[in-house]
Amino acid sequence: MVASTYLIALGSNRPGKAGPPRAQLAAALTRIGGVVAASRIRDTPPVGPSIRRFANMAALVKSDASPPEMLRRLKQIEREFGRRRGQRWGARSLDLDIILWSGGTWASPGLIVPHPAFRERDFVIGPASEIAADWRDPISTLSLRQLHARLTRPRPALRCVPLGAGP
Ligand code: A4P
Ligand code: MG
Repeated sequence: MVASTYLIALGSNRPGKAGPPRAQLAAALTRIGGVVAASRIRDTPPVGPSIRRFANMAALVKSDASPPEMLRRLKQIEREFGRRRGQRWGARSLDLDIILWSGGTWASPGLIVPHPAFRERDFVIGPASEIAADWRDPISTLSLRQLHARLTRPRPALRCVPLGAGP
């Protein structure tokens, strides 16, 4: 069978089995295997209720696994590295998400690919566009480069019209 390519996002904002967040990401990458490209690790401000900053990165992984098999493996690795189920979006020692899959889209109970929220997340798009800028999101048809530009483009200043202004 021809191997698929997966774009995996890695995140951590608390220590786990391999040590502090950056060490968690580096060790998890080795454990995942089949890595053909990896971004640098970034230090990012938390999105959501968590207070601690995150270490984030992205990797391209070649694998014969189907998307549900890949998710099972990633969840197993999260557990090995000390992840406990807790508050959604809370501090976590390792978070591994499937962002894109070379086969296109996938939807089954407990798994949606592309990851539904990835387009709005700088901590995913930044590292992902560093290693796979030309990969197109099958839903929006935009490349990661374009999604990144959309997120980082300066926003036009709001025009304020004084109340009561007018004829
Ligand atoms: N699931 C469905 N689709 C997928 C997919 N494509 N990849 C299901 C992975 N999982 C997928 O995820 C909950 C369930 O989503 C899984 O059991 C799986 O069946 P989870 O990782 O167990 O829980 P979670 O991470 O708390 O939820 P969620 O919604 O995935 O949160 P996110 O999106 O991972 O956001 N700020 C910064 N700076 N950096 C971060 O990395 N991460 C989060 C968590 C919030 N803020 C952050 C960061
Ligand atoms: Mg997750």
